[in-house]
Amino acid sequence: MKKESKYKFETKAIHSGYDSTKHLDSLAPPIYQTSTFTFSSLEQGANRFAGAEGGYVYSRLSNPTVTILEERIAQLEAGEAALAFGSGMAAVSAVLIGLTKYGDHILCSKGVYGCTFGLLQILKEKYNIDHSFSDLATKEAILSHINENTACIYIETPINPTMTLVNLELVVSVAKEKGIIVVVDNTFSTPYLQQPLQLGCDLVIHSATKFIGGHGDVVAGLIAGDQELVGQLKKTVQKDIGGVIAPFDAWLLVRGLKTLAVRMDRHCENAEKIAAQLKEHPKVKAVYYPGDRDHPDYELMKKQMKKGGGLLSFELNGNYEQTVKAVNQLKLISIAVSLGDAETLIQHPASMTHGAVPEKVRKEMGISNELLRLSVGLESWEDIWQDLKQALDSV
Ligand code: LCS
Repeated sequence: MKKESKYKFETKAIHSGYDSTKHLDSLAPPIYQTSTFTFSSLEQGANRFAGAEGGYVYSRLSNPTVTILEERIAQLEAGEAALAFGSGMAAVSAVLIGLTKYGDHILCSKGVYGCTFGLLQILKEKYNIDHSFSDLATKEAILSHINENTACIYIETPINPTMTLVNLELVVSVAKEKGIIVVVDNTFSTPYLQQPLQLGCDLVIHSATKFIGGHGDVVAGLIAGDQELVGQLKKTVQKDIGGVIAPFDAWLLVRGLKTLAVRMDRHCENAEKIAAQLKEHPKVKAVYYPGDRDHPDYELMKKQMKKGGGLLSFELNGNYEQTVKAVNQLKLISIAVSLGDAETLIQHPASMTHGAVPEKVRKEMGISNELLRLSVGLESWEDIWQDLKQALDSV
């Protein structure tokens, strides 16, 4: 599975997939802002279409700037190949459509991002592709949800926004016995903190809009895995549905990846400190952060992740109205969805990212009306905490 490279993660994040000598010695990769590529003869065009000759054809099929990004993320995820998409949801939908057929079943982690939940409803209502949710916590729990139509297991870990983890090695051991593909949405962890392919999972998905871009200025998605599976998805659902990334957006992600390791270290450091402060505040009822020693999945976090990540959730010691009041008092922290940016962002999952999930299902997922999700940014942690503290003190 692993594409050999003698370099460590931080070095690969800056160099892999790009050779300046092939691009007029330009240190920064060029943006190939072109829709199509010219052929020197009809025969050459026919050969490129047939795959008998290398070279580019048309930017929905591939583009040199996008190739740099795909090769880089493949290396960082320890995969053989990768594909870039125009959004995280374009990647999620390509994968789920690509892996299933009419009558199949998808087994999901206990919670998934609200639009992934929406996509699962579409697949069920229009294409008879069923799904079920499970905490996937024991072999028995996993087996009890698998049937002969189960085509894949789809996992978020940590789960958005409850911050619960799924034991990937356990799921892989059961899935392998049954010949079922394991897909992991690695958006919250990034390959710096967690590498599901190394643990035996088959495909990794990212909303690259988040930590991979890192600057809140691009919407994009990525997948990585082995050559055969990724190649199949490239030739089918990526080419024929066509949710590809634009060259400039690919360029922004190549740039973002260069600083991923240092940014993630700071996101984690700040989140650890904010979680510790929140836990001590009298107005806070509960804090959910996998990097916190008291989190039920702390030991699992240490096993399958490098650190606890940049996201945490918490609930106030109060009702919904007090929660609203506290959030509206914030001055530095922005009220916004998305995550993984330099700016600290706070959102209310029940009315925002998971607002489309029916209340009963939301409760089963662990999303109360008082739950707030914080994407801890790169500012001084003291400034972030002072802002949170004054807001909490005010209710
Ligand atoms: N997967 C996860 C875990 C996500 O959190 C998101 C977006 C997606 C996939 C979809 O990616 P997109 O198409 O937006 O690039 N999550 C969001 C969130 O929590 N707040 O705003 C968007």
